[in-house]
Amino acid sequence: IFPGDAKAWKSAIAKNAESLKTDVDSINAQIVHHVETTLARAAFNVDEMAMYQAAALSVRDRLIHNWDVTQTFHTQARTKRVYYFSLEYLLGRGYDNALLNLGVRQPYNEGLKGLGFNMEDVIDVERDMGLGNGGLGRLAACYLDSTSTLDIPCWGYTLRYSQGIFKQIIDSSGNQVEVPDPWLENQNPWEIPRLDNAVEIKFHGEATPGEGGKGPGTWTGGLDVLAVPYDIPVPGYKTQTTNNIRAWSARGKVSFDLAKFNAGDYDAAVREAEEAETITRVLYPNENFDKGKALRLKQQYFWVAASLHDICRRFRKLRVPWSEFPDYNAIQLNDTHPTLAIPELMRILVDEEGQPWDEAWEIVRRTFSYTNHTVLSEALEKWSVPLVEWLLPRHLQIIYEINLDMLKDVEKKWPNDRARLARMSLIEEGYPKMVRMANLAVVGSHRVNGVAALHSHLVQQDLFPDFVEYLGRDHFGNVTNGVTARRWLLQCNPSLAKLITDTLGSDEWVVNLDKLEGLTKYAKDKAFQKKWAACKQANRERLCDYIEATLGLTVNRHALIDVQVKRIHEYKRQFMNILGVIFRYLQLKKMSPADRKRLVPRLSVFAGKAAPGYYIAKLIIRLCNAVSKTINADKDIRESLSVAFLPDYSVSLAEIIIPASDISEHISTAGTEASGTSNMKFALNGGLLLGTLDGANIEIAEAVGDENVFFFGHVTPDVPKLRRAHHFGEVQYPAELLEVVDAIRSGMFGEAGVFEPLLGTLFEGKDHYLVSDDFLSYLQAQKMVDEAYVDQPSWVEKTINSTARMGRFASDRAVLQYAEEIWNIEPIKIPQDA
Ligand code: CJB
Repeated sequence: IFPGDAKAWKSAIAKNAESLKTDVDSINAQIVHHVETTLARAAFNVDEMAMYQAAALSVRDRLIHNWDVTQTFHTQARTKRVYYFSLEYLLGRGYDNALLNLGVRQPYNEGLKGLGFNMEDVIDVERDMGLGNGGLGRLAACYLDSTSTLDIPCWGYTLRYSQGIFKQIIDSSGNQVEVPDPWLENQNPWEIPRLDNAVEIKFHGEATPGEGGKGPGTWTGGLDVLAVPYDIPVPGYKTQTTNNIRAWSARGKVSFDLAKFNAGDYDAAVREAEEAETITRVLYPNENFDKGKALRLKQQYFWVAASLHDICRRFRKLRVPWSEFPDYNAIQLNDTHPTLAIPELMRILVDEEGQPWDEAWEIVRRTFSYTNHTVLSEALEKWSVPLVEWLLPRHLQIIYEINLDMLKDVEKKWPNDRARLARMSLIEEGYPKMVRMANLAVVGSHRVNGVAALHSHLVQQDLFPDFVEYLGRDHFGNVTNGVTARRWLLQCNPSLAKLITDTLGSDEWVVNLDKLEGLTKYAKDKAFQKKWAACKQANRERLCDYIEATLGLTVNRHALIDVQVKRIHEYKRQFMNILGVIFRYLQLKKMSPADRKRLVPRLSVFAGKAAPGYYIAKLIIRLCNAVSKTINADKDIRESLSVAFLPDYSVSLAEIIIPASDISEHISTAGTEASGTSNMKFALNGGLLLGTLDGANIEIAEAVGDENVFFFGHVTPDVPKLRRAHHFGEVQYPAELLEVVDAIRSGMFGEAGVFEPLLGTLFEGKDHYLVSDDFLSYLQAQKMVDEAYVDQPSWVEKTINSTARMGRFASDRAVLQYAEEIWNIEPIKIPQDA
C-alpha cells in the first residue's frame, strides 16, 4: 500500500498522529504552529481574527485526519453510501461546533486563555457559511451532522457559491437593503480544495436519440465547463466518523485565451472563463419560490452532473455489474432542485455504459428517493421545454421517453382517460410547454416523502393523488423533520445543557434525545425550576445585550420575549404578528399607568430576510421597523412593550435568539408550512409555541401536550371555503383589525401611504393567507399567553415538560428513519485501529 519504505511511512504517520494530542500544551503548540507558518505572523501581531484562523486551522487538521480515516475505511469496506443532494447547506459557523463534536472544547478554552484570548470572542469573529436560504438548507446541515454522529456513510453534494445568502441591512427608512455576502474574503478553513479532481460538464450541443427511442443516444459539441470540488468535513459527535460535503465550483476550461489576448481583444481573453464562473457565483435568494431563470437550470445541471460523475467513477472502481448500483448508492433528492439527476443517470447508463433502457430505469428508480418540502404552487418547479432543449438537448429526449412509457402505462390502466393523462404527464401543455419536475421526481424515485404528518398527507391528497393511485400508497410516506441537539441545545445553550446533564447525571441525551424525558420528574420541583428559570434569564440578558449593541435599544430585561424569526413570507404571516403588536400598543395607550403595570411586559423580536424581488415581504419588514420606531420612542409604553427587528438573520444569530425566547410564533395559514424546524429548536430550548395547526406544530403538541402549546386559527379543511368567501366579498372584518388598519392609515407609524399596497392584501378578495379570518383568534391566544405567564411556577413547569418531550424531533431520529425505510443502509462504526 505504501510507496517506498512501509516502516518509514508508518513511523511518520504515527508521529503525525501524536501531533494531534489533546492536552492543552499540545493544542497550543498546534495553534502557534499555524500562527507562525500558515499565517506567517509573530505573537505580537495576533488579533482575534488571526487567533480564530490559527485555532480553526488546528481543528481542521484534526477533522482532515478523521476524514481520511473515515473515507479510507468506507472505501475499503465497500460500504453503501448515501448521497444527500441539496442545493443549499446552511451550515453557519464551524469552529465551536467542531470543538464540541471532537470533544476538545475544554482544552481549547484553556489553551486560548493561556494565549491571552477569550473563547467567546474568538468564536464571534467567524463568518457564517450561508450557503442556503432557510429551512431547507438548515435541514440538510442538521441531517449531515446526524449521519456522521450515527456512523452512517454519507456525502452531501452541493454548490460552492462565491456569494451565499446576501447580507441584510436596514436603512434609515426601515427598508431591507441587500449587500453581497463576502464569506470567502478571509479564506475558509473548513474546505479542502481538490483541484486535481475537476470534472468537465457539457451544455448545449447536438443530440440524437437512440434506436426506437431507447437505444444509446449521442450528445456532441457544445460548451464544456469545469467543476472543481471543495470538500467540507462534517464531524460526528464523539465518533471518528467524519462525513463529507462536496461543493462544486465552476471554472472555465481555459482561464485565459492567449490567442485572443495577443490579438488585442483583452475582454474576450477572459470572457469564457468568466461566463463559466458565473454558474456558481451566487445563491438564488428565493425561498419557496421558483423563478425559472436559465442560470438556475444551469446551476442545477452543473451540480448533479458533476456529482453523478463522481459517484459513478467511485462505483466503477468496485468492478461489479451496474445492476448493483443501488446496492452501493442511495441518492436523496432534497426537493425537486436535483431532479435532472434522474435523466442524467439514465444518460450515463444508456448512452455511456450501454445498459438496456428498462434495466437502466430500474436502477435509477431503486437509487433515487425524493423529499417534497412545499405544497405552495408558486414553489413547484417547471422548466420551459425550449429552455431545456437549448441547454440539455439529450436530457429532453430522455424525459420524453420516460414520459411516453409512463403515459402508455397509465393509458393501459385507465383507458381513454385523457384528463388523467394530461394531469400526470411530465410535460404540461401550453405556450411554452413546461417540464414538471415534481412529476419526474415522483416517477424516477422509489419513495416520496413529505416532512411532517399533515404535509405528507397533503402531498398525497392535493399534489400527487393520481400518482398515489398509479404507484400505490407505499410509494409515499412521511418523515417528520428533526434538528440536531448538538448545535441547537448543547452549543447554543450551554447553561441549559449543563443543567440538563447535571440533573440527568449523564450527557447521553446529546446522542439520544429521548433521554430528556427524565426531566419531567423535576418539572414541579421548586429548586430545579429556579435553576431552569435562571438559565432562561441569562439567555434573555444575552439577547438584550445583543439588541442594545446592534440597535442601540434599551429594553426591559424582564419582559416576556416573543419571537418570530424566519424568512419573511406572506404565508408565514409576520404581517399578522405586527398587526397584533399594534393592537397591543393601542390597548396600552388606552390604559391607566397602573393597569399598564399589571400587564406582562413584552419584547417582540422579529428577524428574517425577504427575497430581494418580493415587494410585499419587504413592506412587511418596513412596517415592523416603522412600528418599532414609534413604540420604542413612546416613553409611556417603553416598560410594557418594545419591538426589535434584528437585521441579517442567520444561523449564528438564531443561536442567540432561540435560547432567550419565552414564546415563539409559528403562525402560517393552515396547510401552507410544510413542517417548520425552528419550532422544534424553540421548544427544545424551553420556549413555548404560539402557532396554528400547521406543519410540525401539530406533532410537537402531540408530544409535549396540548396544554403546553398556544394554538389558534382555522384548520386546513376550512381554508378553501374561507378563500371562496373572500373571493365573493362575503367577509366580516373584525373591529380590532379595522382599528389597527386605521392606526396605520392615520400615519401613527410614519408615511401612511407607503403601506397601502400591504394593507391592500387584506381586502377585496386578496387575503389569500386569511389574516383577517385568524386575527381575532390570534389576539385571544396572545391574551392566554399573558395570563399563563403570570403564574410563573406553572409556566416554568410547562417549559420543562416541553423540552423534556422533544426527543422525537431529533434529526438523529429522522435520519435513522430515512436509513431504515428509504436508503436501506446500516450504521457502521469505524474500528479503533482503522
Ligand atoms: N422550504 O426552506 C424551504 N425552501 C423551499 O424552497 C421549500 C421549503 C422549507 O423546508 C423546511 C425543511 O423541510 C420546512 O421545515 C419548511 O416548512 C419549508 O418551508
